[in-house]
Amino acid sequence: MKKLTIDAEPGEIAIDPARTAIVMIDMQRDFLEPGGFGETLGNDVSLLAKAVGPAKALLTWARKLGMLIVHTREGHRPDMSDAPWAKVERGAPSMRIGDPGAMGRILIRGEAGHDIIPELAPLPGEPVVDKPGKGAFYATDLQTILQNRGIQNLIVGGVTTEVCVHTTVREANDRGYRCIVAADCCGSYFPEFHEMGLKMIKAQGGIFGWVSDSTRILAAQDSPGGR
Ligand code: TIU
Repeated sequence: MKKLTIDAEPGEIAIDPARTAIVMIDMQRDFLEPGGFGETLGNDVSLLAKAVGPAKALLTWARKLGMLIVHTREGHRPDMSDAPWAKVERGAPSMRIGDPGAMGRILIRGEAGHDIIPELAPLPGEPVVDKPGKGAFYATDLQTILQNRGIQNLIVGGVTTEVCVHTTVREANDRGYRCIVAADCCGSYFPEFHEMGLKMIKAQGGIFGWVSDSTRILAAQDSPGGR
């Protein structure tokens, strides 16, 4: 398979698509639609909508290239045995994890709100990783899935930039993966956290990884090198 060079900050990065996976984080109704977990926390969920189109374009591009695509979902078992009390009782939300909401029980696996939004629905054969925490490596088999495919690079999108995307990128960076965050495929309820979160990833020579965007990733050039 051909190698690709992607324009990014802090500098361009050459990748082998066969060793690169898209990790699409928590594009769930619970975060993007009214009546879900995100809204119970007091957030304006409409702020995340602009990431959907670019994320869809990124998935279409990656599918054409035959890249591994992994989707994640944050949520808990119906009996909530995997939901830490410290998470359930945190803050003063309008409803708590497990309460009955407009899209079923808040942040519970199997409920309508826990589903990935229809626009970004996984295709058959694309692994979906259910995670109880913010990071996609914690208490999941994500690393096994990536290792079995020889993956070395992750192109990451999803929500929210400074919470689950950031935590996952930090986890992945410590495990030796090169992460490229697709900025316009990510979203936050706090635009300033989105901007600062991306800056934090690419600062200091790319302390956590690289930042690019869907336009530059889709325009990636053939490259002689790359891993
Ligand atoms: N609240 C918030 O910004 N995010 C989360 O709780 N989870 C994810 O980011 N997926």
